[in-house]
Amino acid sequence: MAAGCGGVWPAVVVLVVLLLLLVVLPPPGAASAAALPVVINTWAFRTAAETAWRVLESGGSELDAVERGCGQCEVDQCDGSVGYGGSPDESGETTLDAMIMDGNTMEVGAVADLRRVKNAIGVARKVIEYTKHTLLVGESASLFAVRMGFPYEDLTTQKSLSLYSEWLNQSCQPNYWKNVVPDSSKSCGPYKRPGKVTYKEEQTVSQRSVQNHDTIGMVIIGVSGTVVSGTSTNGAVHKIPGRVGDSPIAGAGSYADSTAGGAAATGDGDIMMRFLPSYQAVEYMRMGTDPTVACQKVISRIQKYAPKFFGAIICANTTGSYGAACNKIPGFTQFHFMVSNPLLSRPTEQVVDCI
Ligand code: SD4
Repeated sequence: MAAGCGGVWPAVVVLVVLLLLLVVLPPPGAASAAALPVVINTWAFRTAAETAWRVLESGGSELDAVERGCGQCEVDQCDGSVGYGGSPDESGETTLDAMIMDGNTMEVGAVADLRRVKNAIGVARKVIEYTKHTLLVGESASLFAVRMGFPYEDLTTQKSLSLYSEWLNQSCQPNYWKNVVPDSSKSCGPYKRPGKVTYKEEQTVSQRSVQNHDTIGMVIIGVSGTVVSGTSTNGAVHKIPGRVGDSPIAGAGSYADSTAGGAAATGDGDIMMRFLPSYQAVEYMRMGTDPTVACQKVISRIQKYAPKFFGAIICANTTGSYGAACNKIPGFTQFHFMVSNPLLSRPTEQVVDCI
C-alpha cells in the first residue's frame, strides 16, 4: 500500500504543477511587458498619452492624469471625434459624452448629450466631486457645468457646419432611422411611423467607419495598483438628437476596479453598449485571464451577434500587463493604441491585428 502511494504521489505533484503553470502562464503572444504605473489609451492619440504621463510624473493622482489626458484630446479635437466641432447631429449641433471612474471607490462621474460646454470629462469629474449622482444628461448637465464654473461656448465650427451641410445635400445619408416614412435610405425627414409597418432586417454593418470614429478611452494603473479609467467623445456623426453612446456608460465605455484592472472601448457604441464590454473584460481579468485574451474574448462575444461591428477595446490588469483587441472588418484590420510605462522611454504607439 505504502509503496503504491509512493508511485502515485510524484505523478500527482507533476500534474498539479503542470495545471498551475497552464493557469498562470499566458498563451504565446499574449504577454505584454508589465510595469507600473501604466497609461494606456485608445488610438494613436500621442498628446493625450503624453499629458497623462506628465501628470503622473509630476506627482498628480491617477484621476488627475485621466482627466487631463482625455481633456487634452478635447482641446486637440482628436480626429474630429473628441471635443467641439465634430460629429454634428441631425440638427447640426455637436454634443459630448464623457465619463471618469475611480476603481478604488467605484465612483463614477459621467455626462451625456452635454451641450455648449467643451470640457466634458472635466464636468464628469465634478459629478464625482460635488454630487451623489453618477450620470447627468442634456441641458441639465450643461446647467450643472455652468454652476461648476465651466463657460458656455459654441461647439459649432466651420468644419462641423460643412459636414452638416454636405449631409443635408446628400439627402441626409447616412442616418440612423429605420422602418419610417418617408424612406430614410432615400430622403431627409421629418420621419414618422408608417400606417402599416414592414420591418426591414436590422443592419449589422456598422455605419461608423474608419473615417468616423476615434473616441478616447484611457486606463491608468498607478504604482500602488489604483485603477482609473475615462472616456470622452462627440459620439456618432449625424446621430438622432438625444442619442447617447457607450462612452459615458460605466461598464460599456470604460470600467475600473482596483481589485482587478481596467478597460475602455471605442467603436460603434450603439452595438457595443449592449454587451458591457469594459465590465466584461475586467471580470475576465479578475479570473486571471491575460489582458489581451480578455480583450479578445469580449470582441468574440459581440462578433456572434454583430459580425461586422466596428469596435476595439484596451485592457490592463493590476500588475501593469496590458493588451487590446479589435473586430476585423473591411478597412479596419489593425488597431493602434498608446502605452506609457517605466519600461518604455516615452509614450509609445502599439498595434494589434484585429480578429
Ligand atoms: C460612440 N463609441 O458614441 C463612441 C464612438 C466611438 O470610435 O468610439 N468611435 O458610439
